Amino acid sequence: DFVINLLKHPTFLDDTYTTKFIDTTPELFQFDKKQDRATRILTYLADISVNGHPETAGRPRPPAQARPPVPPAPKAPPAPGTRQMLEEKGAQAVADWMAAQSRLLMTDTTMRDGHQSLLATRMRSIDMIRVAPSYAANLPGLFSVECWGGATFDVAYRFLQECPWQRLRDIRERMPNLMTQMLLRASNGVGYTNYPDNVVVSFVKQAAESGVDVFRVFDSLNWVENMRVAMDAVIETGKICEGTVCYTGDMLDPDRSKYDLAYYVRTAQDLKAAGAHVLGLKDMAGLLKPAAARILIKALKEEVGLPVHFHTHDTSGLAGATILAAAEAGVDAVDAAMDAFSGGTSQPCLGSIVEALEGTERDTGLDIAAIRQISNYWERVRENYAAFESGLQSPASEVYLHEMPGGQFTNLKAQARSMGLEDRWHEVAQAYADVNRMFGDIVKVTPSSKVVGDMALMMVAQGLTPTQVMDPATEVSFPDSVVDMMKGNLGQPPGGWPADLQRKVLKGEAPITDRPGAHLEPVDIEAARTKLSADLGVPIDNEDLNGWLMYPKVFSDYMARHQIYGPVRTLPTKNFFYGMEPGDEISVEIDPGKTLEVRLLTLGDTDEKGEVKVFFELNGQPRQVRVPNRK
Ligand code: BTN
Ligand code: 3PY
Ligand code: ZN
Repeated sequence: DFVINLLKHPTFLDDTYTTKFIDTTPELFQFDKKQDRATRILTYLADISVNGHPETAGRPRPPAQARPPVPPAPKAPPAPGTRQMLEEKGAQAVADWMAAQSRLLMTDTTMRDGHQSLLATRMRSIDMIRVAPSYAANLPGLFSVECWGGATFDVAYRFLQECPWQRLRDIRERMPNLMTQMLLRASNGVGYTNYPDNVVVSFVKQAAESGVDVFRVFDSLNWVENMRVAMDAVIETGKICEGTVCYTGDMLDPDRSKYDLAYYVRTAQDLKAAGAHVLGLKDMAGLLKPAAARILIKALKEEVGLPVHFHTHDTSGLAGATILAAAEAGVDAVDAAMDAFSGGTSQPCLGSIVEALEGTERDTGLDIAAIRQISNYWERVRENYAAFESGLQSPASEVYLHEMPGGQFTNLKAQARSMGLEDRWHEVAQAYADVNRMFGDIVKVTPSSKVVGDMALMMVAQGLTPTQVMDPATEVSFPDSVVDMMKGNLGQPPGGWPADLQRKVLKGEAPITDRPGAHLEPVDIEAARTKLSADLGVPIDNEDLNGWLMYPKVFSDYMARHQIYGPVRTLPTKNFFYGMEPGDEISVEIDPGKTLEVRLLTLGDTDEKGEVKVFFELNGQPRQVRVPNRK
């Protein structure tokens, strides 16, 4: 028996603890260091069964009738797909092939943007890995599966207690014929800040080695100058570089001439000159209207000459119409989410697009029955994440006012709730639009969108108007992220930052106007490995090292918890979030071929020390662990 008291420890919860946690709070770690993996998992299950998971407390529960998701059976061995083409003929050949297709090529985003935009990025690897063979066998005609990058990287370590690299390797292995795709924030990697060039290059190299085939590379201000390091690194790996321009505003609105047709064509030409194999058009907020899509896609195709891959969000409810307009105008590939993960702040509905184009020149050739079966699996998966649903009920034309990215919308709403501003949401939306204008009308996508959100929340919370913010005589304490952006540390927007606001924010400090990466010393990566291995007392491989380089604290905290809980990523999602009830029996495959049969027998009474004995059967043998009752 041993006791841990970690999940509810105040230092753990308020996120201020460091890797020194284990040294400063030894009472939490009184167990034999060599506790085997099975015991660690039982400890986790016991703790969650007794105390619940802090992230689901007070949130809606999965429906009582929820059944375990069962992936559809593979119909045939995986037919060769885009992945074989990439391996055998290379990135340029895939791009040429794309442009030569009359069918509309489809990317499924369920495993990345779908859950990032609907479930706060909380989907666990096991739910993806289990269905990957069904994708490979039953939908070999997909262009790619977006399953990595964006916010999924840090959320995996931070909230799901699992290794994002392992997720990538596992998906790659089970989907050998389909290209995997990731979202990369150029010099911001998969983080929120500009990294030293050698960190960006190292990360890209590792992502390619661990299994990414298509890199969608964008910059949060559309500054191509700041994308070159990442794009060059991708090209160097031999994988597909999708150089991406983000869409903002309203191209056909004569009052917003900053982002007009010429702007997009020019930026796309710059991306082509920078070596992009494919042009990404990333409409992260879902602002591109059908009429504008017709004009924009046609111009990009004719004047740039790269295959175009279009990404949008359905927040307005009109994304399906925009996709069809883009298809008519000759777009080569589009993103959609499996039906059960589509709509609202997510991507438009994959199955409905396939149906709408059936029998037309742009017929996708995908098997609609296979799509429905996979979507039925996702429907069951989604039930287990009820705690992370946003509750957003309907499409909203307000998106054209605030222009928030789909991935930010629900997050910002949750942030507003936590600040007591939930009933003033529409004021936050208006403030977000006001801040955008004050910043000079910028592209808003991670991380620039976060800066706009920080400023908007601050203005609503403090009751500040745009006039007051701009007034040199009114003292304003700007959020750190705003100061950092005005210093030039996220790069330069078209036309530069508004000089008046910048002067007020920087209080006389001089901004930079060249690449932020040019001001950052390269990290001594091998020295970092040596130090990290010594600090954590375990060997650090290249994946771990790149995780640490992106997120030092998040990674170290993850490793500390891993030593206590073991491979919890292998638990079924329902049990990961809700533990077990007496009588429940689950199978947990902790290694290929090594499966634990776990049965929860009873939860004992709470003893005088405030601890509960939890009785299990593990592979038929009685086992017990004690955990504190914190309820
Ligand atoms: C498991 O043990 O079954 C899976 C979860 C933990 C993965 C560990 S954490 C650090 C290291 N880096 C990896 O890619 N895998 C291991
Ligand atoms: C991300 O960077 O995570 C995004 O999804 C941007 O749209
Ligand atoms: Zn998106």
